Amino acid sequence: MTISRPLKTTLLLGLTMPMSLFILGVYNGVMQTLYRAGVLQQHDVAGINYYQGLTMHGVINAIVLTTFFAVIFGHYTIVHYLRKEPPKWSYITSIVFMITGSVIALVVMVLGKASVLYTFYAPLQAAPLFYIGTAMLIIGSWIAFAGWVPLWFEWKRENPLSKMPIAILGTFVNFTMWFMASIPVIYELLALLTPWAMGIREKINVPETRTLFWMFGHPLVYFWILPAYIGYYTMLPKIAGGKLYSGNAARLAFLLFLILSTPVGVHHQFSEGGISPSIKLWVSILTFGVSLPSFMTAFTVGASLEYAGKKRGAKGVFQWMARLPWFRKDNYLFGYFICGLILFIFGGLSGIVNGSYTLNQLVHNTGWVPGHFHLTVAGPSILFILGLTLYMFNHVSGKPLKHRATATIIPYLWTIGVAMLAHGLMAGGLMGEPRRTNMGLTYTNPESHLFNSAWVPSSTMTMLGGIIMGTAALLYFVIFFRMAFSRPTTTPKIEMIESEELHIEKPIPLLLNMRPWIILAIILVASTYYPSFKEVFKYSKPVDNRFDM
Ligand code: HAS
Ligand code: CU
Repeated sequence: MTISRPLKTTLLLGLTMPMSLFILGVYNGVMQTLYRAGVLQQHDVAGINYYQGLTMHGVINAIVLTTFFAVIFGHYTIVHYLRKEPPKWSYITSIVFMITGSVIALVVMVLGKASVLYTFYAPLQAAPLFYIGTAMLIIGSWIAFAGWVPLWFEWKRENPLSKMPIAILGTFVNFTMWFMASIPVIYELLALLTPWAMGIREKINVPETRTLFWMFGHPLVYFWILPAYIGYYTMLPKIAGGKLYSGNAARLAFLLFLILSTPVGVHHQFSEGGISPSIKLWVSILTFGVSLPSFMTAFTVGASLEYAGKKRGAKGVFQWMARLPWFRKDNYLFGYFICGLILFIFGGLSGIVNGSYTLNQLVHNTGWVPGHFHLTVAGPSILFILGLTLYMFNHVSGKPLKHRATATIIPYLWTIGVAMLAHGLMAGGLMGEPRRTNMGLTYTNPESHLFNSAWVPSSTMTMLGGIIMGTAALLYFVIFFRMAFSRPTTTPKIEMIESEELHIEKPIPLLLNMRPWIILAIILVASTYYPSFKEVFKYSKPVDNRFDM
């Protein structure tokens, strides 16, 4: 479908701007691994100190890039499936808010006034503009969503007998969850942290800010991955040469995410003194619950891939794997999908270790946790972002994607890097290696009295993985920016890869209506957060100590 000029400009801007920042995000990631391995035994390099670089790495990669991508992919999906453009006021206001907010946050981070890490709760304190910029980015994404909702009702009126397409259900589930989950963090940013940073509010309740953050912080990780899930269900089966095994299973998985994503944030606070063990046990159980839609995805997507392999003549139990279109430059997207899935097997399993209340005591705040989340967010989420950014930019701009062989290799190279990096971090973490620590100054520096030789091999492995990831990213930037700076050769359009469903399944009314699921989501959120906040306010009070960064 062809699109209007302002929408085209918005989409291209929304892809290019975060991708440019991502260069800085990746640079700071590689630097992290050099600091950890003790190759860099200093506070800063090129004027960016350790925590400043770590903050830029997290904020740019995990908050800015992912939010921009979810919004742009959302516009693309909506326009493709509903055959309508969102209202101009919504996508323009949204992109202006998002770009302005991100630039403000970036400048404050570069100036060293916001080295508070991407988890930004108190007592670390940033300059007020950092909080305002971050809030603008999030509110900008809400505005884009507000533009999609009336389109859906219009489409429904015009197509009363059609089912909501799976990709549209996935997009609406993702943004409904995101909206619910980001209300607490907007309150935290604008009502608590900003006035506190401005000196208007003298005291702050630290556990309150931490709890509000994680109420947002856990659903945030699904906000990163659900676009990839949409791709796994609606695009991958076709890319692999097969069909989606079960549409109803896909719908149920998305709806389960809607109810179970937000109530589980307290699993990031298993070590929080003020919250009682009974609440933590309940959250641990719900966390196992939120793993179910991912297990279902593993089976549905796995069955779809098996079908694709068998259609190509595979026999027996395992041969289908070999018959999938690995390394085909006329089908470069396959690698971005399959590599994400393979990494996610390990990312998901390590998540279940984290979610087990008692095992969490062993791994919390160690290298294990960044090991886990590089297998998830740097796995399926970022790989999907990389693949689809190439794909969408190519279509929306009409500019040619050159170097397809390199584009095909990149996800495999990236995956080798992530696997090594995560192995290093997790093995180190099990031996007590801390996260968020400039180890080059201490534990991996032979001159230091804290030197620990056991952590040298693991942090060296992490570094090698980081360098390989950096190399894959560099190749990616060359391809992406070459395309961005070339001349269009085809008509700009929006075109999505659409998979067929293998079985004609009976529609299940409950899977076609989001309303009961939204109500259940609110009840479940209340079941964990009402008692959690009650205890937080009982056992902690606002204090005036803070750490200036
Ligand atoms: Fe997590 C910490 C628990 C999923 C990201 N997580 C984090 C942090 C991040 C993060 C960023 O309970 C750190 C936050 C911080 O800075 O402190 N996580 C879980 C659980 C899941 C989970 C139970 N996490 C994710 C996803 C993320 C993400 C997804 C990003 C995108 N996580 C935790 C906990 C903590 C935590 C605790 C706190 C730790 C602490 O102490 O601080 C589950 O949703 C995972 C379920 C997944 C599966 C895997 C299914 C496998 C699939 C692939 C199939 C493959 C196929 C291919 C089909 C059950 C779908 C086959 C083909 C072939 C050819 C082989
Ligand atoms: Cu979580």
